[in-house]
Amino acid sequence: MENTQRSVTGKRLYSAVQPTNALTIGNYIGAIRNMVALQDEYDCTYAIANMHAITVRQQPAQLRANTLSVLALYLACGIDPAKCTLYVQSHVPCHAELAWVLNTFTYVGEMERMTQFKDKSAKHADNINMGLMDYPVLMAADILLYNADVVPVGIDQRQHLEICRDIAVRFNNIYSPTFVVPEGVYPKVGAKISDLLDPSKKMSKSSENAAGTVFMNDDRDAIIRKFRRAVTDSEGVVRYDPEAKPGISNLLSIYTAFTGRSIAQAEAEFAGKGYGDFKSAVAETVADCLAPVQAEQARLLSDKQYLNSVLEEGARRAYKVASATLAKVYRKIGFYQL
Ligand code: ATP
Ligand code: LTN
Repeated sequence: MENTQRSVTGKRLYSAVQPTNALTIGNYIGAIRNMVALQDEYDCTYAIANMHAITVRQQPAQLRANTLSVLALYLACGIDPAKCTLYVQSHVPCHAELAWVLNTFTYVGEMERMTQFKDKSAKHADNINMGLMDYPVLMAADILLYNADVVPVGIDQRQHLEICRDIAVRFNNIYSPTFVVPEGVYPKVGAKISDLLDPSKKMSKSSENAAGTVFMNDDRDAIIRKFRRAVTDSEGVVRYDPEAKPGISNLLSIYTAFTGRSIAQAEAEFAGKGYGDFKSAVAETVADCLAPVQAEQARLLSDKQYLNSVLEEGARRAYKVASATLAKVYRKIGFYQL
């Protein structure tokens, strides 16, 4: 498989998704959609972050299966392995190696302040392991190894991206310019898709209540049932106002993400209509959009040999870039070279 990638901008882009569960439409709208859209413009590297995934206890068989599912979903959503490097994080040892070095440029206090660490510590109080706390440093290592100029993620990752920039600048100032300082790219609409039953919470693939989460592999009935139960308000008007109407605004974000329409167009379309009609339209749209993706994902999952070939080629390409960055870092910090 030859890499035919010639990015328009000459800039590099990096992103990753954890294979922690089935992916949600929040992952799709907040991250994957942008990863697909930007692949012609940038030289893209996309990882399956299984090393991040183990910061929360995983079932080994499930983690293994989810890894291929995420790859198949990347491909089914339109990420082209001829243009992008697709690989599994643990296949490139440089991630753990650079993370160790970056740990010595990161302060414990900074990590303790991270919102995701606090949230996940509360949720997994019996397993507040060092990896959970160190998660952002491993993420910084991911990004910095590939000299990424841009990183498309959902808004929940902004704090991690900021710390990555701080670490890069800190290192560059102590030694000499080494790391590219990356920019986060957040979608204009849909950077934070909320839980359908509790719009104050982000829709998350590892939420306790699956009824508020629409998974990319949910069937039509499940999708319709979940949208039908979505929390709204008593105003009865389909209008975008995230403060006053978080439930309806969330549904509008989902609808516009899947139809490509603007919020204003969607509001006009449902003017004078009730919430029942609106919810059905959103559900039908999502189900129609997901059906072909699900069929393609299933087809790909039945061809393990092909999926493995994509990952082998991806790991080879990724290692080439990552090992060069790591060698540079080792040289600068004074690790003896043979
Ligand atoms: P977990 O619940 O296991 O922590 P997650 O659903 O947050 O997982 P990640 O693998 O951590 O998913 O995130 C993958 C990408 O999806 C990231 O770029 C993240 O910002 C984005 N993302 C996750 N949830 C949402 C959401 N609700 N809205 C928008 N983007 C999201
Ligand atoms: N932490 C990310 C997943 C992730 C990532 C990355 C995203 C791991 N490494 C590097 C962008 C760049 C998340 O979405 N929870």
